Amino acid sequence: TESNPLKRAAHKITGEPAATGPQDGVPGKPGPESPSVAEPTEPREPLPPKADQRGPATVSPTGQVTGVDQAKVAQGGAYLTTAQGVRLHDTDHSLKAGPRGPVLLQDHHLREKIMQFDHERIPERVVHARGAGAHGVFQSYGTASTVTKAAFLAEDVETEVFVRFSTVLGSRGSSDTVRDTRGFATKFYTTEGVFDLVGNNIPVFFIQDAIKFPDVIHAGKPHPDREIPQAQSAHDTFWDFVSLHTEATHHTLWNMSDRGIPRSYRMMEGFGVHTFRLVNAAGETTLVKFHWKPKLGVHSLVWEEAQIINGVDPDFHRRDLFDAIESGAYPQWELGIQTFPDTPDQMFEGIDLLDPTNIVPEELAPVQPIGLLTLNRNTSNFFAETEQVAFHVGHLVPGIDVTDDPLLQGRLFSYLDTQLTRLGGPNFNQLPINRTHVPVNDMQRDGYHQTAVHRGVAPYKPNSLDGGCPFAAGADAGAFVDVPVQLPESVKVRAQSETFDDHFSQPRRFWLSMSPIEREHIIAAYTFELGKCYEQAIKERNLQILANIDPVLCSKVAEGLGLPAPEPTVPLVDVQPSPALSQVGEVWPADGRMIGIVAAPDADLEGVAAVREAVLGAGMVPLVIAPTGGPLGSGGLKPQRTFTTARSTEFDAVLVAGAPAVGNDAYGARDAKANPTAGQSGPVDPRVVLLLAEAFRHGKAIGVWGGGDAALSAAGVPADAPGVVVGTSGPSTLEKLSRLMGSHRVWERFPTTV
Ligand code: HDE
Repeated sequence: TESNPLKRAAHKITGEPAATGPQDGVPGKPGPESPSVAEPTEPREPLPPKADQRGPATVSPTGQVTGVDQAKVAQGGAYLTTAQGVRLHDTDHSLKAGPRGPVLLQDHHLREKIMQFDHERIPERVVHARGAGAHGVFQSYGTASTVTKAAFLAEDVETEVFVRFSTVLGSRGSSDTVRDTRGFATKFYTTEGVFDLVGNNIPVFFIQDAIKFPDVIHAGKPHPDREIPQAQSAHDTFWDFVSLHTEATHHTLWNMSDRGIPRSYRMMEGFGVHTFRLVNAAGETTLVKFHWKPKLGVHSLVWEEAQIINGVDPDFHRRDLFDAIESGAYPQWELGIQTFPDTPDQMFEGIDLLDPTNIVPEELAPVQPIGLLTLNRNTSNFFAETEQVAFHVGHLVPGIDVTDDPLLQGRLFSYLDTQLTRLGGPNFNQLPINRTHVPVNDMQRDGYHQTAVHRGVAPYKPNSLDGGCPFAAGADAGAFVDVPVQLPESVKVRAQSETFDDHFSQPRRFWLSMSPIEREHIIAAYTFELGKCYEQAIKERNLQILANIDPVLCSKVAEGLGLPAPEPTVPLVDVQPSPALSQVGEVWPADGRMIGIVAAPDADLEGVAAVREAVLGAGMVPLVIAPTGGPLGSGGLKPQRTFTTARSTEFDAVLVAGAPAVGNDAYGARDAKANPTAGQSGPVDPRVVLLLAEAFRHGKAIGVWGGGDAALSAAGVPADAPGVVVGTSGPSTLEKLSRLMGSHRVWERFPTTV
C-alpha cells in the first residue's frame, strides 16, 4: 500500500522486514516467509514460477501458441527425484560396501548426480564474458515512424526486452569495475520477431575491419604465457597493438577517459556504434546511429575508487543493477537516433559514416528521442537468462537494416557462429530467453538439443505434401525484404577506403571537448597504463600517438613516465569541440543513489531515523552503518552495514551522526591498537576515519551533525572544504547534502593543471 516503490521494497537490500512483503516487485503480492533457522521437515511444493521461468512457446501448425511450463518440468513436486522423476530417499551418502567400505559402481544416483555436475559449465563468451542482465519494457514514442516501418517503433507500442551489460576483456569471474569498454546489448521481443541492438557504452571501435578482431582481442586479453593480467588493458600487448594500429586511437582515448570506469550500468550511455539503415513504409531509406541516454546521466567512478572496489566488491555493478531494480528504482534510458541522408557516398559533413572509429557530434546531428527503456525485473536464474542469452547483429526486423561498414559485416558472421560452440549447436534459438514471442515456422530441423516436436513431412518449399505450408510473405504481410541498395562499380580487393585514414582528428575533438577535470583523469589513466608496460619502445610509440592528439596530453603523460615528449608527426587539426561529450557540468536526479549514515549507539538516533526516512522519500537508498549488526538504541534502529562490512566506495554520499568513538565494539578497539597510525588523531573509530578520508578524496558529498565535526578533523577533512556540510540536525544536513549530489561529485575538490 506504500506508493513510493523504493520505500515499498527497499527492505530487500536494507534487510528490514517488509510491511507488505512484495514479491517479484509486485506490490501487494505476499512474499515468501523468511526461512526458519531449523531445517524444514514437511514436504512442500516449490514456489510458483516467475514469468521468465515459463518455457518456450510451442507453435501449432495453424500458428497457435501454447506455453509449456518449463519450470514445472524442471522443478515440480515436493519430493526430491532423479532426473527420471524417481523419488529419492537419500542424496547425501553414496552406496558403499559397508559404512567404511568402497563406493559401489552400481550407485546410479551418484553417477547421474556427478555426471550432471561435471558438465554444468559451458564455455564463457570469448569476449564480454562477464555480464549482468535484466528484463524490461520498451515504450515507443512513435517519433521514428516517418523513417522506419518497424512495428515496435510505432506510436505507443510496448515491447518486452532483455538487456545484458558486460565488460569486454575479463573472464566470467572477473571484477566489474576494471577499466574497459562496457557492452550494452538489448533484445527486443517485437511482434515482428526478435531485434537485437548489440552496442557498447563507447560510440567508436578499435578497428575498422572485422578481420582484425581476433588480433585486437588477443592483444587485450591476458598474456598467453602466464595468463596475466586479468581484465586489464594496462599491459604491453594491448599498448603494442593500439600503437601499431593507429585507427585504435579514438577508442583507446575513450577507454582512458572516465567512460572506461562507469559508476553504474544505470549511468552509462549506449551506442549502436555502426551506422544502420532504416526503411520506412514507402521504401525510403535513412542512415542512423543509435544512442541510449540514461535518465540518471552519465557518471563514473574515480580510478582509486574503482581499484578499491575490485577488491572489496568485485560484483559492484551487478549488485547495483540488481539492488536498484529490486528496490523499485527502475533504471531508464531513452533510445535516440541521429539521422543522415542515405547518399551514395554515405558521408555526413565530411565524416565517413561507414568508419566505426568516427562519431558524428550531436551538435551536428542532434539525437532525436524515439522511445523509453525501463528495466523493471531481475532475472530469476542467472544461467538460464544472462548466460544463455544469445545476441546477434543479424537479428533484424523489417524497417531496420545494416550498412556496408566492414566491422558490422564481419559481426554478421560472428554472432551466430560463436553460439555453436558456446551453446552447443544451432538450436540455441529455442532456449526460453532467446525464443521470439511470435510464432516460428522455419523449416529448420533436428540438431543437438532439439526440443521442438515438429509435425508434417515436408520441411521444404514449395511442397505439396504439407499443403504447401508454410507460405512466404510479401512486404505487405510483414516480411523482411532486403533493401535494393545500389553498389558502386568495383573490383575485388583486400583494401579499405582512403576516407578511413584520418586517425587523429576525431580523438583530438574528444580531448578538446573534455573539462579540465576529465583531462586530468585521462592523463592519469595513460600514465598509469603505460607505466605498467615493461617495454620502453611501447611507451615511446604511444607517446608519439598522444603527441598527434594534443601536445599538452602528451607532455603531461611523458612527464609522469619520465620520458621526453615527442613532436607530432601529423598536423594538428583545428576541430570544433563537442560539449555533449563531457560528463561534467549538468545537474542530474539522485534517484537510486546510496547514502551511508554512520551512527554509534550514543549518536542522535532520532535524527538518524528521520534522515533514513527522508532519504527513502527522495528515492535514494539509506544504509545505516553502526559498530555492530545489533539494533541501535531503544527504538530498535537496524543497521544494514557495520564498521567492518562498510567501505566508502559503496556510497555516493556519507552522513555522520556524532563522532563514533574507538572501542564501540571489540574489533574497533583492537584495530585501533594494532594499527595506531591509521590516520587517526583522536578517539574516533579508525574505520570511520578511513570512510571519511576516502569519501573526501573521491569527491563525495559529506554531511555531519551532532558532534560529527570531530570525525571530520580526525580524518583530516576541513569542515569548510567544498561539499562538506556541518549541520545542526540530521534532516537539515541531508537537505544541503542532497543538493550537492545532482552534479555527481564535488568537482571543486579535484585539482586541475590543464
Ligand atoms: Fe562483439 N562479439 N564483436 N562487438 N559484442 C560478441 O558474441 C565480434 C563489436 C558486443 O551480452 C561475441 O555472443 C566481432 C562491436 C557485445 O551476450 C562474438 C567484432 C560492438 C557483446 C563477438 C565485434 C560489440 C559482444 C562473443 C568485430 C559494439 C556481448 C559472445 C567485427 C557495437 C553480447 C557472443 C552479450 C559479443 C564478435 C565488435 C558489442 C564473438 C567479430 C563493434 C555487447 O560473436
